[in-house]
Amino acid sequence: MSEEEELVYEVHEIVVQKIGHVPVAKGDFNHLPRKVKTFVAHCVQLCKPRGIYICDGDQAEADEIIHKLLERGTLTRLTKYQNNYLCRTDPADVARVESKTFIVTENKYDSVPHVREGVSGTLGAWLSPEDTKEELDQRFPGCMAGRMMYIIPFSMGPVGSPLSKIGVQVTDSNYVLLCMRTMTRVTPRVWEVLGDSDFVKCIHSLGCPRPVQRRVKNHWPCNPEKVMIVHFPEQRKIKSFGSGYGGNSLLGKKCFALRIASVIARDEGWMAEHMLIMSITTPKNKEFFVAAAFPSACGKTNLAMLNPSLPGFRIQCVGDDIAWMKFDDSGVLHGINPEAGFFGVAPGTNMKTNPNAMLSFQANSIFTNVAETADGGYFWEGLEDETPKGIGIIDWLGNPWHPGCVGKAAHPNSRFTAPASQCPIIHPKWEDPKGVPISALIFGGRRPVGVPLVFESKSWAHGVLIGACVKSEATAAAEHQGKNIMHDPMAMRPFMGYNFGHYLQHWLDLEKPDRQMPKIFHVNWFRVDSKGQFLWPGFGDNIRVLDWILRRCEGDNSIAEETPIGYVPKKGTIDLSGLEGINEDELFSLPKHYWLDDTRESKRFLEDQVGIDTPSIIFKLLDEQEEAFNKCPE
Ligand code: GTP
Ligand code: SPV
Ligand code: MN
Repeated sequence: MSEEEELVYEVHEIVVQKIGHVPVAKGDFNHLPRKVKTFVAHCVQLCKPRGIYICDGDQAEADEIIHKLLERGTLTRLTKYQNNYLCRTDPADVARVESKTFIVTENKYDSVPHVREGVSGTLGAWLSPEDTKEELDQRFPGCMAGRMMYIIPFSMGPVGSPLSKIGVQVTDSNYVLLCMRTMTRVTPRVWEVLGDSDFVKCIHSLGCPRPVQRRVKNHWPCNPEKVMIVHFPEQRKIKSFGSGYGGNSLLGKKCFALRIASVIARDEGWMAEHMLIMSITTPKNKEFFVAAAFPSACGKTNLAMLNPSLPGFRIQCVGDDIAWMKFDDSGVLHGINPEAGFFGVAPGTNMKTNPNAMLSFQANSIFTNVAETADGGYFWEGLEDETPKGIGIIDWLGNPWHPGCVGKAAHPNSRFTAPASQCPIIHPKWEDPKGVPISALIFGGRRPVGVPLVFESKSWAHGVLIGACVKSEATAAAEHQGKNIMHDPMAMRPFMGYNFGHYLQHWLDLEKPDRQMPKIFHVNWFRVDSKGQFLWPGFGDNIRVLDWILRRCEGDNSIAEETPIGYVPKKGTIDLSGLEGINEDELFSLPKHYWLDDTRESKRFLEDQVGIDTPSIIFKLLDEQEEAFNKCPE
């Protein structure tokens, strides 16, 4: 659409101090809540866009934006489906950039723990307000020149729920607007609910003002050299510059719903966690809800939509990435999914591993950095058996590709963005403002050696320790690569909004006598044998582990035995019917020397990284674990 045509939509203009008249391309500025007006005026003054566009979230708006993105070439229609689009990013902008993500507070130790001298902290990065100002002053002034500023009112959680929170994001990316519409609830009702109260302020820019200074690749403006994502928890504000990708730019997701929300949750006595929420109905027709935290790209979406291999079980999905949870007046923990869509890892997803995800994105979805087939379909590693043989494929970089090529067809962190409402097993209560009652919390990670398929904590505090010791093989979800095992306590390492030691204390403090504390478990789908083969089939067979977990929640003491790391299944108590060749002994073994090393290593990690901020009970429990292993026979 040309500049002149766009002016037809101009209905108002605003006058901003020192800038003068800025056209309002859509919406009525005068109808915005007072505090939003002030916020927008500040953003306009800072970023100097050519106009502002107040989003209403309706379908006509989506159609208009999609039309523009197709014309520009940022999106391609995937003609095999209804309203599905492919987006190829600049290859330099494909994942979260942890090294450029900061928390800003006056006091450093509000943001990050006291690390050992000479050690560099891995649990969040702090930037001083002074340094932040200097960095941001080099980026934001005039950063939207020649671009439209979209103003997005959104609710994390059902609009108006007591567990929900409101944000307003300004962005110069219409791709981001399109994704925010799927991932959050974008609606003008947000303005009504908001009234004169405060909201989380989200400012996002691609960092590519016109005329552009760098060559734009794939019609994906960005500024990889200058990426910076800063959080101001005290002001409930987020500023993100230079990237249009995922968690860097869809600010409702990791920035708000985890980093800022974890601080709000601490202040208000609830929890904001990197967890899926799912419902499991047993063959006896009893329904349970569980929440599970695994590091990025370690299986949350897959578990949340699991297709059970055991007869009589039914799974329904509430959320696949983030849970906000609060104990209600009767002491029961209730959780909501603050998001409205799935931003899921594409590779590995197919009709065998995750049919429910596949069925969620047959329409109204965006595929970022996947490959494309000649018949207008998507393609990625894992879809070989579901793709016509010999069909032409263009890889995520835009080059011809065929099986056997050196590179991958899809980027390992390529993702689908799909409305949760389209999931065939979405739970009828997924938008219940009260949330759903949580019976168990489950931690996990990719642990090729030593760690059994499942174990259960001895107490709430011991469960907190288990969460604090979560580790995993590195994945492609963040910018650093490599196969090393990294600590990712509570699966929150990249998403902590405040001092991790204080966070552990907050978890410990949640335990109160009048509360029904959920049981805490740890699972590992990724243990391998000496040949490197997975010992556990995973995916739909993970129901067998959930079944054991639920029997424990119902108080069955005959199926567990105590070990130094907690309760493990007694041999034969996991239902393996219909499975062949499972090496139970290897899957459940607790190698003494592996665990002695692991326990000492975890202790060292906490001493180095959390130091004096570590609650003392955590060290006490680790010492007890070491002692218990020392007493074990060789
Ligand atoms: P984020 O969206 O980054 O937070 O990831 P996630 O935790 O939702 O991970 P997801 O479910 O997308 O899975 C990531 C990768 O792990 C995919 O390639 C899956 O195929 C693989 N995966 C998931 N579950 C299993 C399992 O039970 N066993 C095995 N072997 N692989 C799995
Ligand atoms: C994750 O990395 O855990 C994600 C993807 O869910 S992103 O939203 O990019 O953080
Ligand atoms: Mn995630």
